[in-house]
Amino acid sequence: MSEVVTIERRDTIAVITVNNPPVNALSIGVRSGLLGSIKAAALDAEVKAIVLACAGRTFIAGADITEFAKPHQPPDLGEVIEAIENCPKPVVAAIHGTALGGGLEVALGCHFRVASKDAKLGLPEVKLGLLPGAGGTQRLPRAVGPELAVKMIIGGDPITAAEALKNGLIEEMAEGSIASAGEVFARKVLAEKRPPRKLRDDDSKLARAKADRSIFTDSVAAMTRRARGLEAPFAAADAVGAAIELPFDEGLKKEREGFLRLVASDQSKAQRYAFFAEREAAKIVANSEGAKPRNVNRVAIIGAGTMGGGIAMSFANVGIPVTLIETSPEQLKRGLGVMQKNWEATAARGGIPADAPAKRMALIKGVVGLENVKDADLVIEAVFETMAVKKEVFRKLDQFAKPGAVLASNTSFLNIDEIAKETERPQDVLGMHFFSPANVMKLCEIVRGAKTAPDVLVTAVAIARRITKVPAVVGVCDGFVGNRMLAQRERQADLLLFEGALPQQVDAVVTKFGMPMGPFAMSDLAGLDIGWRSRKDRGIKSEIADALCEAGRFGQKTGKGYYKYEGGSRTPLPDPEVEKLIDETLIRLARKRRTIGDEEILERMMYPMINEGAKILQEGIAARPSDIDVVWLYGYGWPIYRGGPMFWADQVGLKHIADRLAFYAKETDDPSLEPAPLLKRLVTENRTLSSLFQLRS
Ligand code: T1G
Repeated sequence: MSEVVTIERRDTIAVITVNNPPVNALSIGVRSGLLGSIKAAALDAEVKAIVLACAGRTFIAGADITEFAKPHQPPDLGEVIEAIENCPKPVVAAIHGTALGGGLEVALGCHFRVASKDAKLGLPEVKLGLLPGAGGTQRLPRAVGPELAVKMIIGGDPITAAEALKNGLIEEMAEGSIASAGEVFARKVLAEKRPPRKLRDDDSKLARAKADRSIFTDSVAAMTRRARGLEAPFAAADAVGAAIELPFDEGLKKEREGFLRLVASDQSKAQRYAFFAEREAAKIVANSEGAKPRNVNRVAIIGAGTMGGGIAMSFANVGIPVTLIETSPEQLKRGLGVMQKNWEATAARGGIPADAPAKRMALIKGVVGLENVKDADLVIEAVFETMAVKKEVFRKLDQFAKPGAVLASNTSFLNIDEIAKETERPQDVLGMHFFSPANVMKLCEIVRGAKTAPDVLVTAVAIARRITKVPAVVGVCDGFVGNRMLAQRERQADLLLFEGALPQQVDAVVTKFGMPMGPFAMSDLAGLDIGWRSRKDRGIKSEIADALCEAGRFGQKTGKGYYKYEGGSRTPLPDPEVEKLIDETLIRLARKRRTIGDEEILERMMYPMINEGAKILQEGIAARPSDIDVVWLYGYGWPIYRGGPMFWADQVGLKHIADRLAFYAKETDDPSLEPAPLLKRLVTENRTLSSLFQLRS
């Protein structure tokens, strides 16, 4: 039928196979091949039933996302699915791997579905800023009922084959070759003379929600609670709502309108960009061609504190045994206790199976003494963040760790090359910078030292993906990528207070933009005393922050900082005391407050960071603008629907950003705000940041 779709007759059964590696995406070739195959099988008098299966590692994993940026070519997926559904002969979908997005929609157009035990089925379109655009919002509620459909469509997470069987999404689970299982099932359908089941005609599972709309509205409310700023989840809810209220074809029309609006939206462009940026970040750009990852079967983690404990959990979560090393039995007991409690809390919420906490704790061997790293293939150090302590630990690791072990530091800003120099094997040393809470945050900033060997780098990237983290490779500099850019934002935040803004005004602008938290609420969470102590060590001042600390306002831990926190709550409340303290400080320094608008605040929060990002690219600390975006998306809570600071900068326009930076540099007499040479060059050449490295998106 086409290069990527074949049809084979096995006696009275026609087996249609899609073979479009790597994930059988519904490219134009697959759509036209499917349509042609279904029509041919329907016309072939010998054929009594049809099986639709895929070659390779997975069933159809959705529409071809790279085609959304191109002019649409027929046949439309809806037309293909209609041909399948209206086929007079039973069509059985034989699912293995993942049936996602348009792939599940194709399967929902089939009359029956069988799946292998480890298959996953889902409609993740909202994660791309879209909604299911080929009948998924109309057929899935009819297959599994509105509640589960809302959960799957608005949440975007797949369900297992077992859950699919329990909820009527599939007829059978199968072992072995799924195409053969599909064929066996098709023969059974023929033998039992079962009529083709068209989901479009079966409203039985909608009855309860038609009678009681709150069934639907409550599920939607629960699933959209965390969808702040996102358009797609609400548009998807409207489409599913139409499935309950409207006849099938009218619901389909509503879905189509929603899809076409979203596919052209800036949010979806940003989320599709993020999809490919995440995958690109795992591809090391330079000097690693052909390098193979080393085996990692056992990991040792030094330090069972907040970071060490979270990192250990990430490994145990995917079944990798961990040796967790502390300096004393008390420290160890405390660290293990926190991990147990975290896992039990997740199990209590139903996030993991009830027996998982015990199983995962069993993978953790808690010991005292660095000599216990001897069996580890990978050692991750997560001790106190001072160079002296790190150097001492690495000197010992060099002594005890086995040859070929990868030695990683979880430092968030210290110089990896300096740490590596403490060993005889700097080629085996690099940074693996996790983010707190490390068992939750997705990002792993992998810091490539000057001497880090290519196979050590690919080992770190591979293991980061194995523990379901998103790796981004960066070079050695103060604060690497994320913290280095963040420092520019924090600096401007302090200056804005100095010039007249208030913490709550700055934070409101940043959270309205979509960040989870503003700089001042973040400082209160981290504790102002940490920065105060290090400023004092370095003999530098931050007038307002110092004044707050001298007043005992260390943040949440003292119930007051830039905000006040009442009765142990974590909700930041503006505190007139702070405004009074700021006024007194400015008067003491003979400085006048001025009215500062939200637009200026946003520009001074974001543009200096982007400028620093340009410097990071210039210096080769990051290989691609999209790597910087991955760092911010998965490590700092940058809103996914804005794609990342570099992507957003291109949307705002580099000329505008460069002009504003030059303006603020002059206005605030701050040469560090001068636009970076790379920014100036791109403006002169009328180019974008993304033109530096074209992503498929
Ligand atoms: N389109 C194009 N390329 C895709 C793709 C897709 N749908 N899915 C994956 N790839 C590429 C990916 O970029 C990578 O390329 C390679 O395949 C392997 O992917 C009408 C509108 C299936 C679970 O959202 O979630 O259908 O980097 O590294 O970790 O309603 O890929 O090697 O060059 O991720 O094993 C809905 C997206 C689309 C699923 C496999 N579908 N894919 O994970 O491999 S919208 C999705 C995934 C839609 C309809 C709508 C995962 C995976 P490269 P990978 P993996």
